[in-house]
Amino acid sequence: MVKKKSTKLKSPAGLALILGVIVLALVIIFATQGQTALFISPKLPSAPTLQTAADLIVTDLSWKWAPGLKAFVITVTVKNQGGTDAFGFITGLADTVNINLVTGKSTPIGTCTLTVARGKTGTCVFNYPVPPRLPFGVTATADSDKRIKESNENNNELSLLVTFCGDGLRMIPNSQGVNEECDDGNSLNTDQCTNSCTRTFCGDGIVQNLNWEGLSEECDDSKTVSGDGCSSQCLQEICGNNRIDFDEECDGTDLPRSCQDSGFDTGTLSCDSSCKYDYSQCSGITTNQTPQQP
Ligand SMILES: [Ca+2]
Ligand SMILES: [Ca+2]
Ligand SMILES: [Ca+2]
Ligand SMILES: [Ca+2]
Repeated sequence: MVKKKSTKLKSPAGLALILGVIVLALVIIFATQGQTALFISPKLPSAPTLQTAADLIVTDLSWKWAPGLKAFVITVTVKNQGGTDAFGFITGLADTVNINLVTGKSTPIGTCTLTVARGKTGTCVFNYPVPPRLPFGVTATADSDKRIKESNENNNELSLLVTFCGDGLRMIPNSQGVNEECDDGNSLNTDQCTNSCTRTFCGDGIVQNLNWEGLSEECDDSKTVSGDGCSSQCLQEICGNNRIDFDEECDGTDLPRSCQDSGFDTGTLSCDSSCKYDYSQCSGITTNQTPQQP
């Protein structure tokens, strides 16, 4: 019986059965390996790491001059771009924002306290009432006392150089976007440079002892014509100032002619109160010509 059974296994049919079993086993192995590879090969993105600390940044630092207040109004905007905590909660943060002058004296302009939640911004407004006559810098620092743990401690500052008309430094343009023609740093409109940092001239309506054009103005009627009392050179047109103005023939000691120039033989030519020649003291005629009066 045993011999007979052994003979059956060695038959072609038996060998085929064994071969089939082997092939099936190999297919299963390869298939399994393929599935394993299918699950391993894709590189899925790793889960985002939650930031548990805040990250305060100064996003904006701006200023403007408020004439009514006679102060620089400086606005600071701080954003908390930190993440949620481990439980996904958004936590409000109290923070102190300092602004410091960085030019010359490091005198703080002021401080304010902000509560800035994640993703939110807060704003502080400061008045700097003393207009310096020099350009100055301001630096806004969020969490200057480092009370708050942040994911990035190195982005808490923003600085700004403030240049303006009146700081004594001509800038094209200045921080206000104004192209300054001049800047003498004072608050006078009666010199060569106005408070708006424009050059003065005859015709600007303001009398300058010495304007930008180099003229010493006696008047300025905002016009550039003569004969209306104020000349095109901003000189007063009046009789009695010892200067011939507009249609005057003479004025006091400003007497360009003599009796002889006018065809008389002798005498003294004078100027009357209307700034016209007075020939009453001229006499004699040396030529055959009729005395010439202008
Ligand atoms: Ca300036
Ligand atoms: Ca001036
Ligand atoms: Ca003028
Ligand atoms: Ca005159």
